[in-house]
Amino acid sequence: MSKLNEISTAVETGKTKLIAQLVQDGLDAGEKANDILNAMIDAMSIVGDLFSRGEIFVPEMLVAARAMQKGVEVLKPILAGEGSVSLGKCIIGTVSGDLHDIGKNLVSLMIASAGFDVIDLGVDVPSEKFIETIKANPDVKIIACSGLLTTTMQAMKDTVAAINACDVKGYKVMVGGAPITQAFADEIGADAYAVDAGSAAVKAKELLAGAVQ
Ligand code: B12
Repeated sequence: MSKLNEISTAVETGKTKLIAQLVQDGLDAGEKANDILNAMIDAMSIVGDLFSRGEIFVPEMLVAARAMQKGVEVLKPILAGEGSVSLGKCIIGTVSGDLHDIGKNLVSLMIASAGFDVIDLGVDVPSEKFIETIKANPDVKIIACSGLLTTTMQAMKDTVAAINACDVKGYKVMVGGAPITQAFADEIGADAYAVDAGSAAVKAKELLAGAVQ
């Protein structure tokens, strides 16, 4: 089995104790950090499909998520790079009712490595918390909202509406997560959507430059 397959299988089967070493072995064998990350993301898609088909349940999904998080910890210093100039603040959080944070954490990591100072509000973040944090950080440049459930898309809509109605201005709102699309982002009045963590960082910089409306 190739190193990447081994890593992907270890995430899929929730090998939380083995994954850090497997990722390190992969790096030592010359695999690229991004390829390892993609192998782990692919594993999470497989886990999602198994869950959809009723072949695994929440505990298995949770243990796979823990394995992925441990694997990402090893990659973090490599993915984060060495950005030292600050482009400004970014507030990020997973919207109310939603506990998924792997994708949000990756977006946070990539945005931080692009040069932003990230204020991570965590998961299940009520819109009031976003507003309170914006008011405490009126120089914030980007607000990023994550959502993984179709049932929390309404919470994302409400959150973006609350943020857009806030009297502090001068920032842009970016949304993302598996069920979110560009069309949905447009519909709810977000300034931008990005499909993954890498493009989220690119989009954040474009927003700052005013390149995206
Ligand atoms: C792991 C997981 C869990 C874990 C989460 C642990 C954690 N710490 O995050 C646990 C076990 C807690 C969980 C619980 C549930 N889950 Co779940 N979960 C998943 C799973 C398998 C993987 C998600 C993941 O981490 N993917 C990997 C990351 C890297 O990808 P990502 O999150 O999509 O993020 C990327 C992009 O979306 C984007 N992105 C993400 N956020 C943002 C934000 C911005 C601003 C931008 C620009 C981009 C961006 O960039 C990221 C990186 O590239 C998915 C299946 C799937 N295919 O997504 C189901 C899934 C999301 N879960 C699902 C469900 C149903 C649930 C539960 C309701 C199950 C239950 N019966 O209890 C609960 C809900 C709990 C809650 N209230 O949130 C469904 C959702 C279905 C739907 N259409 O709504 C899915 C799709 C599984 C399925 N196929 O049915 N889950």
